[in-house]
Amino acid sequence: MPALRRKVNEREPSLAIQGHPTGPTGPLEKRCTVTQADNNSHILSGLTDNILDKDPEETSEWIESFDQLVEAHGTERAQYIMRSLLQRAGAKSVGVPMVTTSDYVNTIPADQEPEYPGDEQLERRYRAIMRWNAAVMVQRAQRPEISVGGHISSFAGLATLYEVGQNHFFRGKDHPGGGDQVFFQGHSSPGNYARAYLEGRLTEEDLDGFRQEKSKEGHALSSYPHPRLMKDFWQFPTVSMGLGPMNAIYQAQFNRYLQNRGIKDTSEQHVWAFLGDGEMDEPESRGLLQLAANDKLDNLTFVVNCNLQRLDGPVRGNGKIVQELEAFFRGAGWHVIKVLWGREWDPLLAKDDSGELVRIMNETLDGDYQTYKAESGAFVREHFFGRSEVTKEMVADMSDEDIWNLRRGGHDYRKVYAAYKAAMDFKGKPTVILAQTIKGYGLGSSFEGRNATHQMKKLTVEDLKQFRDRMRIPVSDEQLEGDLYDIPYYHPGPDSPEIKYMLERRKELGGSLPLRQEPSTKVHLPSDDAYKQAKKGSGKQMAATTMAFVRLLKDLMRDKEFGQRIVPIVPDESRTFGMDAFFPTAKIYNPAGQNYLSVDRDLFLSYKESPQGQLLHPGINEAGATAAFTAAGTSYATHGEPMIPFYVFYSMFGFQRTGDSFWAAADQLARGFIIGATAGRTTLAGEGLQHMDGHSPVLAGTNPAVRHYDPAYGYEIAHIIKHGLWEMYGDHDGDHDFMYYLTVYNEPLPQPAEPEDLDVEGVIKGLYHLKAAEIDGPRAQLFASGVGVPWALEAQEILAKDWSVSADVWSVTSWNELRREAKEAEHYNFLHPNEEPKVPFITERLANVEGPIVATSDMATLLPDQIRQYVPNDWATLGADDFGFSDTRAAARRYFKIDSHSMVVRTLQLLAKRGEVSKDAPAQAIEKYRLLDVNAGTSGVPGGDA
Ligand SMILES: Cc1ncc(C[n+]2csc(CCOP(=O)(O)OP(=O)(O)O)c2C)c(N)n1
Ligand SMILES: [Mg+2]
Repeated sequence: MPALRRKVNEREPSLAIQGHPTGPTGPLEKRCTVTQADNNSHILSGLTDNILDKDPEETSEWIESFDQLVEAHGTERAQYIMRSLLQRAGAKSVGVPMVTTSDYVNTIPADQEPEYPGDEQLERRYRAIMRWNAAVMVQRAQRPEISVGGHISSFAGLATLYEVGQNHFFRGKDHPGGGDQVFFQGHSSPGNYARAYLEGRLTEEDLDGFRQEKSKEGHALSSYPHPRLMKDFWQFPTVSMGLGPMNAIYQAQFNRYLQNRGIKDTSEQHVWAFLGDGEMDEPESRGLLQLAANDKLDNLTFVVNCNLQRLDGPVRGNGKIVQELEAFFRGAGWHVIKVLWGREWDPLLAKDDSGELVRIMNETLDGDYQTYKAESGAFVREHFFGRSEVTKEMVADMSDEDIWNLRRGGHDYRKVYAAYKAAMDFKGKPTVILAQTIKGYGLGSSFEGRNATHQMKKLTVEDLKQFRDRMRIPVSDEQLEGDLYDIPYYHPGPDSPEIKYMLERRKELGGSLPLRQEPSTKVHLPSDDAYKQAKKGSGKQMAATTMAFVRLLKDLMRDKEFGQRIVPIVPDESRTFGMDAFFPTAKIYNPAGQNYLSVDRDLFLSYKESPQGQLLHPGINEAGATAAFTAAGTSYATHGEPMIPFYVFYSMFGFQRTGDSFWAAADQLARGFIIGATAGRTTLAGEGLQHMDGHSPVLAGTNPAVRHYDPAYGYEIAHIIKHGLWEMYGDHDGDHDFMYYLTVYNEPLPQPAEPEDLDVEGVIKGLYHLKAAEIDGPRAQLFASGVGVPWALEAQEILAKDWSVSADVWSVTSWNELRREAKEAEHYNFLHPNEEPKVPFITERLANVEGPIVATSDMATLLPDQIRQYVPNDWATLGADDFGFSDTRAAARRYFKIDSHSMVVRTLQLLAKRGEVSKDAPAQAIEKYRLLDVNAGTSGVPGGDA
């Protein structure tokens, strides 16, 4: 008989484990915590399922015993016992599936809460004032002639979550450890502004500039956290749901990376991310949790504001978002802390010997929880406590008001403090705090918990009065009854006890947050030596531009002073790009090092992981790689340590897949290099529709912070990168905040040495004269970019040989930059009609250039067409529109009509139209080169990895 076997008709004493998912639980003080189970049973550690049954008889007794339990007490009771046993097994390090959810109660029992270290009364006083000012700011911005909107309810609900952090945890930049990094929830920005106002960082005039960024310039506040628009205030853009969680994870990883590489001591810097429960439905919010667990990022805390609502309505009306997130995060290896109930519930839970209260808490759906707080105490009595005689009795002595005042945990300073402290103290895992709150808390009955509350921006006189009374703001009825859009802000004055206390707290913690700074750390840019090799070309060897880039990167990394600042980032394609050469020397970053015997350890280019590794390898994970790029590319501001990311990836999976992250990176003023390797719609040869990128430069062109280049040769790449580094980190008065996007290819082609008289300005501005015609004849101009250039050179020869046409070849290094500059000139001329008009660079360069232009690239025609209006010459574009496909490069180019012979025919057509060659020449050429036959194409070299 198993030792633990008991008669099933005896009443079981509670197994006393806090955190079982359903069924009755014992009183709080009898439950033991799950901390140890939390530590040991982790889905990542794997399970053994092939253990032999050594004692079948004993096993069957256990099973029989269980069957009797089900029969006597039903499935619910059996479920409780089973889960409790599983949980206990986890605590005893017995390998069984972990229990992923716990009861719908606070993870930290009341008797284990630490003392609250602050003056709660004072803290609540200025929290109330912040709530008032934040709402008034939005209200004033709703003045009919302005009506620029804003959110009131989200901050009202999460004020406590911010304030406990601001008063006791978030370290500012003056802290000796360097300060924390806090990702504030985007649409709760009114709360940050309201605090900054009380702290004396913003004035009333500033608050009145909310969302009027141009019309109130100098006193404008951006709608959401936009560092680009408020460079001295916001650090992290968060409002595009899902990007904040990703970026926070990679920020925490990057902090550790800097630490491990010996660049900066970040051991005292913590990353906090405030997220919405609705936001957690974004795949980006959940998709990268594993990295944080694998890297043991205990320098990271997520706080999910579980108001159970998103914009339209409940997040999980029919379910429980907190429970779902608990299971999800725990399964991903995170430490989970739930803060669900305020202190007023503690005595009730302590009395809950039968477990009925916890049962009801467990069983109540989110949709109902939301409704309770939009109703009344009487309603809660009837619909919540009234569901069981025991619980009804429990609150019999309480008034409806007392019941109404039973708070949710996320509004209780003590409960939130306990959770934050536990998160900071916990080692070995990242922590998520799931805090239950009410959306629109304190705003009165027309806001609290209403489905429409997210979008509500205006308070009525009645709302305002109710709100004023609850917040105890000294504003008279008359002031509220006048102009509804002239409701006064309230500041108790810098010498009031609450403000003095508040400022003192921040001073002690290292100054105000959020705060963005750009410490002026000088970067020693690489010496000219680093670029020497790239300018030499590849001699007789054929080399793809991807390879030319990688060689240059290697040379830059060798630079004594500068090299260590480079952060190469590759999502699992290093071998494709020839970057496996970095493995043995630069090594792949892994905080755990390499604890296994590497299969290729004897090879020269063996896979090498190290805590000091320089290469960030996020796995097959472009989203994470872009987040890593963002963290590295903003390190100059976040850490005062300029680091230069070179993020290398399949170009198709860049701007198309992670465009929004690049947009956020631009908002965050990231600097660095984005390398779209294996670019082009014909160049990848065998990879097909989903890989052949002909449009990323067009997408990149829509991001104002991105300079795109489509270089043809290694020496062009050298000049572009050199210029890029100077633009980002050189000593000049211009804008430094750019990301350079280079498309490079994998087609092995001759890499010539840099011409002696290279027009470097042209390379940077987007176009230079590469090769003059060698004969006299009708004049034409061949423009080409990237991998199109060598074929334009071939077309030049064919035009001369077969048609006596004198064509020049131009390498267009950047269609986008040519357009950008031309647009700027055009805009200037528009606004300065009486001044000497500016001539765009492209127009000026072509002033004396004769003949029609045929512009070709491996990309969509939209790319070259951008500059057409600035070019006086006749013009034709050849490009690769439509989906890509797999074939040989020669066949694909012939199909799209972007090969040398297509360039020849198109040139002849333009010349024929001008009467400079015979009218029949184009048709003859089509015939001669069998232009309609894809098998007759010859413009393409086989080989090159993909
Ligand atoms: C990617 C993206 N989609 C949609 C939105 C619009 N939006 C802003 S806030 C919001 C609701 C947020 O709900 P939740 O995350 O629960 O935050 P809460 O306000 O409830 O704290 C939505 C849909 C957005 N900002 N980003
Ligand atoms: Mg929500």
